[in-house]
Amino acid sequence: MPGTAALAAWVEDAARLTRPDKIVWCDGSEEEYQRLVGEMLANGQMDRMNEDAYPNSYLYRSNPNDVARTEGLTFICTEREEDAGPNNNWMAPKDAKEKVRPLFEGVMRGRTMYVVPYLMGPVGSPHAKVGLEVTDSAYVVCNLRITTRMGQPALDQLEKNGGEFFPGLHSVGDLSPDRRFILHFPEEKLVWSIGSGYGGNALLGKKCLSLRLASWMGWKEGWMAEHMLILGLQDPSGNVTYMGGAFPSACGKTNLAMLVSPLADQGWKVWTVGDDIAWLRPGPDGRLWAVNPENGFFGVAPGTNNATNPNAMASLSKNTIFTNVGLTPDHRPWWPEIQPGEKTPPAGTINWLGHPFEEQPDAAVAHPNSRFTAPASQCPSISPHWEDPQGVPISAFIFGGRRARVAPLVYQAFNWQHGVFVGAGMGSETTAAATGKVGVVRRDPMAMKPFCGYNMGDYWGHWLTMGKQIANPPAIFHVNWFRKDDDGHFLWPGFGQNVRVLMWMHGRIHGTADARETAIGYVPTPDSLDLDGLDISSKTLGQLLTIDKHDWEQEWTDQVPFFGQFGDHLPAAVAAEHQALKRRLDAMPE
Ligand code: OXD
Ligand code: MN
Repeated sequence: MPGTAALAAWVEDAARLTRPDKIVWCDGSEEEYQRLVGEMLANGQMDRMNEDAYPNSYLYRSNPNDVARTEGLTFICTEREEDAGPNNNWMAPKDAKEKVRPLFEGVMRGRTMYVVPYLMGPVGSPHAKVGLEVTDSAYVVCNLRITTRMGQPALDQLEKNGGEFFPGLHSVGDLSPDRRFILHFPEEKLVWSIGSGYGGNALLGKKCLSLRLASWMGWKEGWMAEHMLILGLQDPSGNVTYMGGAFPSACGKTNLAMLVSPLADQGWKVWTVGDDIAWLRPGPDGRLWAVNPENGFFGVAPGTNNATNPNAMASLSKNTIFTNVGLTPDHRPWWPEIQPGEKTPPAGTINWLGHPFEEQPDAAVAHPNSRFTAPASQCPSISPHWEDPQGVPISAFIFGGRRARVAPLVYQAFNWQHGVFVGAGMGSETTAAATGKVGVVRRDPMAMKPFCGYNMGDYWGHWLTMGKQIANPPAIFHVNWFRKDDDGHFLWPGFGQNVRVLMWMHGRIHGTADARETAIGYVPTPDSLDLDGLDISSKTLGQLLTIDKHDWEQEWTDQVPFFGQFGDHLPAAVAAEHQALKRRLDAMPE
C-alpha cells in the first residue's frame, strides 16, 4: 500500500533525527492502553483513581511549567509573513526548521518513540483526515486514544483518502519553556512540537491539525474549520435544529454543548455533537453541514459539577484521564465546585503539585486549567447523529464571549455579512486556558485568535466568500452569559437556563420570535424570551438586554486599532460594517 509505505518512510526519517531506543507502532487497542497506563503507574507518572467510583481512570500531573497552551511559543511558518498575519507569530519555514531541528536531534535517545496513526472525523466520512503523530510521551498516546479514532480506522481511511496523511513530530524535549516550540507548516501540512506535553500543544490532532492546518486547508479548498461546539436543539415537535457555537477557551463551550434543559418536560432538549471543533462544508441542499472531528472531550475541570454540567460529570465517570486536578485520600478527583458550593477539599487531599494541600495553603488544589479527557460516547446527551459521515446541517452560528458589560444577553446579526463583522469584532475577558494575565479583554475573532492558521483578514474574507456560496446560510447570533450588575453579580443564571436563549434563536430561525432592531442587531423584545418559572425581575431583564450607547462607542473605538492591523487584508465589507455600526450608534439617542 503506497500510503502505508509513505507513513513508514516518514517515521524512519523522524527516527533518524530523534534517535529513539525503541519504536512502537500503536494500534489503539485496549490492551495497548492498559500496558501504557501500567507503565505510567509503575514509574509514578500516573495515579489510579478509585476503581469503584471512577473505573479505569487515572490522574496525571504535568510539569508545573507546562499547564496550558503557550501562544507565545506557537508559530505559523509560511513562506510569506503576510500569510500568517498579525494574529500569529511567524517564522520562515527554513529558519524555523534550522532553529528547532537541533532540539530534535537525538532527543529520543533512551526513550521510546510511539507512532500513532489517528483519524479526525467520523469513520468512513468523506471529510475525515488521517493524522500521524510520533511522540515520546505515553501520556500523549493515551490521550490520543480517547480524543481521536486511533489505529486501524486511520489506516483504513488512508486508502480512501488516496494515501494523504498529516504528519506531526512531537517530543516533550526537556520541558523547558526556553526550548518549547509549536510550529505549523501549513504549506507542507506538517506540525513540529517540542518542549511541552500539554494537551493543545502536544495532542497534535486537536488544535494543530483540526484547527490551524485545517483552517488553512479550508481557505484553499472551500470549507471551514472552526473553534465551535455543535449542538442540536430538539423542539416539542421532535425536530432538531443544529447550531455551531464559537466561544473563547474556557467560556462555557462544553457546558453549552451538553446543556441539560430545565424545559425537557415541555419537549426542549439539547443533543451534543461536539464541544470544541467543527469542520463545515456546503451540502448539495445549500446548507452548511458540520462534523466534529474529535472522538472525546478535553474539558476544563474546575467548576464542573452535577449542577453546572451533569452530562460532563457522567462523561468523566469512567475511562477518563484527569490532568492536574487534586486527589482526595480515597482517590477521587477534586477541583473547586466539584460538589456545588465546595471550595475546600477533604482533609489530606493531594494538590496538583503532588503535596498535601494543607502544606501549601497558597497553592491552588487543582490547577485552574486542570482537565478531564473523556470519551464522547460516554456523554448521555451525545447525539444519535454525532458520527454521521456527512455531519449535521447547521441553522445558526452563535458567537460569544465573557463580558461583564457591553454585550447584551443575546442579539442577532442583520445578515451574514453583518454576522461576519460581529464575529470579527468579538472580545472576551481572558481565562486560564492559555498562559498570560486572566481577566483582560482581548479581541478573539470567532474565538479563533489562537487557532487561525493564516492571516485573520483573509479568514474573514473566506467567511464572506462562503456566505455567498451557500444558498441557506446559518443565522448568526451573539450571546453573553457573563453580564454583571454594578455590584459585580451575574445578571443571568446561565447553564441550563441558557436553553431559553437557544429557544429564542430557534424562534428567530423559524420565524416565530420577536425582536427589536437596535444599532448592534436584533435584540429580543422582553416577552419574546420564555422566562416562565425563572425569577428574573423586569429590571434585571432590562439590564441584560440594554445597549448602552457610550459602552458601545467605547467598544467601537477599541476595535479601530484592532481592525487597522490587518491593512490591505481587511475585507472592505468588514470595514464597511464597522463604519455602518458607527453611523447607527451616532443616530442613537443619548
Ligand atoms: C481547548 C482550548 O483546550 O480552547 O479546547 O484551549
Ligand atoms: Mn478549545
